[in-house]
Amino acid sequence: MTKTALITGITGQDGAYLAKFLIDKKYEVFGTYRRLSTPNFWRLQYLDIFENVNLIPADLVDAGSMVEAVEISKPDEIYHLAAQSFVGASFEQPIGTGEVTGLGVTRILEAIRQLNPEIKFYQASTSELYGRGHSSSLTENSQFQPASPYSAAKLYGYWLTKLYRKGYNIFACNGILFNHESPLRGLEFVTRKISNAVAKISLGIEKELYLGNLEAKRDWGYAPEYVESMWLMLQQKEPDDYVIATNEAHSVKEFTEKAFDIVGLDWQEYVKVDKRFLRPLDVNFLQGDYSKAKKKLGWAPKTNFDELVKIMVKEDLNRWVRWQSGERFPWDAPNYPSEDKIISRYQRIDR
Ligand code: NAP
Ligand code: F7E
Repeated sequence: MTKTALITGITGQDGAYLAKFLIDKKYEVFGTYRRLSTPNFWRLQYLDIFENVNLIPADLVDAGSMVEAVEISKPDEIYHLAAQSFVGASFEQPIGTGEVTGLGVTRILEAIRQLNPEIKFYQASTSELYGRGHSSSLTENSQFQPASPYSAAKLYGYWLTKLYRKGYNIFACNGILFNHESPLRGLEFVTRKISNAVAKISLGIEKELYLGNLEAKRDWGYAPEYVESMWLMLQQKEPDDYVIATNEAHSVKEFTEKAFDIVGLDWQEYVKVDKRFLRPLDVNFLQGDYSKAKKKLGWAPKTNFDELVKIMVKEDLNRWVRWQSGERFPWDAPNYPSEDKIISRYQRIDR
């Protein structure tokens, strides 16, 4: 029998890849999107699945719209991916982030509890839960010490997911995913900011790249592989929580150096540190031990760090080359304002 899935945040990186994955598995896919003044469907168009998904307007701050999304779609599985997901922005909008990224989880879980507790639930938890002060590979049992309004909101969502599992017997899982990237990553995140800038610099469209903390290390994997783990979690006999990672950590500096190497340029000639991109608190090291996922789900990463950097730089290069030759297609970068236009609270303090 055909299964039905509801993906909250289908317009985001993971939402788009997961929708494609589930469509290929013959699911009927519904997704929630926000009514913005300019619609944001480029990732669905990019993957050529826009025509194959059912879209429901809903906002996480509006509980009624989330209930309606569940009623309309009548899903077997809900993948809750929608969030204010940018850690940097959570320092600028801590209350909004709490509303959306934290309380939003309860709104969906309540909709499940009230409408149909048989619906299986995936919560997009994160390595940011671990926060600062770690120096070795992290497991499901490592200590959480959130270091941003984003991670504090996600910690609330993590516990609510466990609470509804234990208290109401709902099949609810936390996927503790470490950073995962792709050519569909938002341009504000460091990997895509770098791959996009490297492509532009190598084609003479841009001259320099301003970054923040170059020493931060992250465990970076390839997003299309990570969405499969979400589905696997919901196919198990019992609900549980899993770390999904590569078990390797690399610094922002290493990512930058490798990305410039691909186009034959020396990164040090183009990269400058700008304190606007430093956070009030940053997490300097995150690396995940995915042994449990490997043993129980049969999941393991396939794409290594070097391959990931190459995939991202090559795709941004390909896009800008095609753009220079006059081709137009759904894609975010030409519409993305230079970050110079953005006035952050840190800049204001300097005045
Ligand atoms: P993303 O690209 O930023 O996508 C976030 C999605 O949430 C978008 O579809 C966005 O819609 C939607 N959204 C934002 N605010 C909303 C609101 N108020 N109401 C309804 N929808 C809203 O994030 P991602 O990288 O795909 O990540 C997916 C999830 O996994 C997020 O919860 C993120 O926190 C978590 N996570 C990500 C990573 C990672 O490395 N990517 C790792 C661990 C956990 P618009 O298109 O309208 O903005
Ligand atoms: O930062 C440093 C920055 O914004 C990575 C989200 O998907 O993954 C993501 O959160 C590191 C940080 O991702 C710049 O300070 C240096 O140390 O790419 P990011 P993130 O904060 O790790 C987790 C797992 C999530 O759950 C989140 O939703 O890079 N960094 N210079 C910079 N970061 C940015 N954005 N821009 C810079 O110029």
